Amino acid sequence: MHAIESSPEFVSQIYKHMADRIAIVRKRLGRPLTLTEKILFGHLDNPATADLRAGESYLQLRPDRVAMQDATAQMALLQFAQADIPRVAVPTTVHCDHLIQAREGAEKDTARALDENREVYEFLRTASNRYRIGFWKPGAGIIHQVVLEHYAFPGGMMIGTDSHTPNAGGLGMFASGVGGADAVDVMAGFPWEVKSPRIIGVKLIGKLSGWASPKDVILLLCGILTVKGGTNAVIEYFGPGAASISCTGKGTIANMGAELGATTSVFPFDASMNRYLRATDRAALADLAAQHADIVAADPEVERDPEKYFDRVVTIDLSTLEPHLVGPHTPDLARPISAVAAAVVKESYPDLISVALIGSCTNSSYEDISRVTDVVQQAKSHGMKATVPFLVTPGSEQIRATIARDGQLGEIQSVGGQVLANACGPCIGQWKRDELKPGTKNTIVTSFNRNFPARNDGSRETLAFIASPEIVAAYALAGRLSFNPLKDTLQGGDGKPFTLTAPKPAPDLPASGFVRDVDGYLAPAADGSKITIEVAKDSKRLQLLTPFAAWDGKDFVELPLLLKAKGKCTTDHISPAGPWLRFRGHLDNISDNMLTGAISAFTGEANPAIPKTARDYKAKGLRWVVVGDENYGEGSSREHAAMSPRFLGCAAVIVRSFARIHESNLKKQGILPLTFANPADYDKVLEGDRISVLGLAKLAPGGELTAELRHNNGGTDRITLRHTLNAEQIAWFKAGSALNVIKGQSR
Ligand code: MIC
Ligand code: SF4
Repeated sequence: MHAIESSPEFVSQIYKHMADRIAIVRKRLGRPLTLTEKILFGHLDNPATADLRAGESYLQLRPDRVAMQDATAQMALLQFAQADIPRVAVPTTVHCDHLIQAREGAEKDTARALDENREVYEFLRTASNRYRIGFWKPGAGIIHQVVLEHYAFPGGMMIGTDSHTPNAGGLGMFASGVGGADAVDVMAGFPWEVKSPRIIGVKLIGKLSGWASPKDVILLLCGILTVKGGTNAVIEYFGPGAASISCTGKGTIANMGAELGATTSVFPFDASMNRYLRATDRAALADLAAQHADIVAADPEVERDPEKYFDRVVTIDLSTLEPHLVGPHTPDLARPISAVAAAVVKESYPDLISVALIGSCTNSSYEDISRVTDVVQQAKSHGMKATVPFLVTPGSEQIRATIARDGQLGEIQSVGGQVLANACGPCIGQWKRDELKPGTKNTIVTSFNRNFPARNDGSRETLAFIASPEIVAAYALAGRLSFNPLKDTLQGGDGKPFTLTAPKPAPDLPASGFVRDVDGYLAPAADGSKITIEVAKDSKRLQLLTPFAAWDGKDFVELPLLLKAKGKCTTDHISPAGPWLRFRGHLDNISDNMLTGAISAFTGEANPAIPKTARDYKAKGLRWVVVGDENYGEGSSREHAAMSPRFLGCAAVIVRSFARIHESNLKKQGILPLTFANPADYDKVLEGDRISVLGLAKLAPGGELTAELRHNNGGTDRITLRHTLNAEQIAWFKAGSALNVIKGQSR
């Protein structure tokens, strides 16, 4: 039976398999390989025969690990339970991080969460015990930080039920965010299927200095590539600048590749990863990676002639990189810090910052917090404190205990910083902001990764901007968005003006080692077969799933249009988080949030009554359709954004384009994800339309479908629709869901 840890034996076995498979593909292709290709090909289920066309074919892969967080693991495990399989087939962990609400500070908030979420934590703990999954308790840390500290390794492949799983790319892993149903496939011993990605090379030259930090690399890139620029692509970093960035800094960059829609981001193995592995008690893995240098980095020809091997190459000079700020409402609205003051005036952003927040899974490394400490110490020496509330979310207990021991946390607290639980908290709307009057337009700055409307505190009036932790710390002192930390003056406690100097380069690793978290982890029983998983019939938080019905073999005829969404429609619009997180294990209850954040193209507003309308259609036995714009379903991996529509009767989602994870979640749950062959046809969809999707009996890979729009005024339009379903995915549609197919196979 496999160990749950990434043990040296396990990793060495993986490298051996990878070498064999890479050799097979190398022979087929007869050319040098990128790092992305080595990891992908090294994990192919069928290296000799796989169709490898980038951007075209689907790859069947064998990931080494699975990670799930509590808000998505519930649905994943409820589905796994349906598949009736005794234990997971690959090392898997569950992390309790999303359900802790930030209110009064770490201790009280964690205690309250333990109480309020007892039933859910018990479910996750027992299910983990039964299926042989490692369980990380509430308070132990945020999934991506804990994975980096314990499980990630160079050249490995992992999937995680969270879109920021690529954080492990900082340690050279191909780690991708997926919906729960994809995780169920892998945990059940089936391959993971993913669109063969294009590869974007990002060449880093020069060296960071002054205020510039790894965060600024990815904020700049967000502006260049935009939120859909990475769809079905892997971002592969290389060049001398890459090696100059710490392992955790690389983690920040890889983490936010999710904001580009990228499948994942990878860095080649280097000395910073070597150091990080040793500092986190994994010297043997560092040695193994060093011994397999040919697996954990691209072939030298690639770096010499990148244009030949990547679909696109972007070069970033770290030496001239200016700190950036992105937002509001989207992570690709990027501005260099020197341009922010003018934007505040031009766009009428509230200049006064209401709260500054640092930390999260993206930015709470030893280096990050040490640079923040440098900034706050400068203020302290001038008798100054933060002028606005300043919240800190450590990424894990290991990092919290270490920065507590080494004094950084105390310094931050001494200027007014408040330490929250080692959990997602305000990053995902788990934030009780009593000080904010509802409906007040206000500005917050964070070092998180996402800033969609209403995400942090449930209020669409909150404008969230994202910057590096050190820049956010400077904002916490100034309290104004128009403040430029690089040159503007602050007023000291003595009334005298002073300017901040750039924080000094900080150590990426603690000189006295990390403080280990000895309480956070619970290993599962060796034999969990006797453990029963209880779900109370009247539970409001958990509900066993009933399989979705198979396709009835007929075309979809004159289905009502439930919603035509306008503009950005992220998973935070389709299935909002915050207070709704408590229903992540109860499909019926959470469906009451369905599409309530989406903006109607007809009214220009969100409609809280949408779930009720859908339920009315469902009660009448009617299915319905959603129409959307570009990059529909951007953001999170939450499959509730596909399961709730499926549960309430959605038959098809027709859009200009999809984000990768959401499109695949829709397929898994038996909804047809369709795109307009002619994007302008979006405009032909009118209020009150009845939509028919015709030709379903002939649904075939690469084929097209016809939709007929019958308008209220009696007119009709016929339009052509495309899809990316392959034969297997068409089988899911026919069976009603992918899970229905798996269940058939595992019996
Ligand atoms: C997020 O950052 O949006 C989340 C909350 O971590 C999600 C997962 C979820 O919705 O549970 C993600 O990134 O996938
Ligand atoms: Fe949690 Fe935010 Fe990271 Fe998502 S992005 S895992 S909500 S800290």
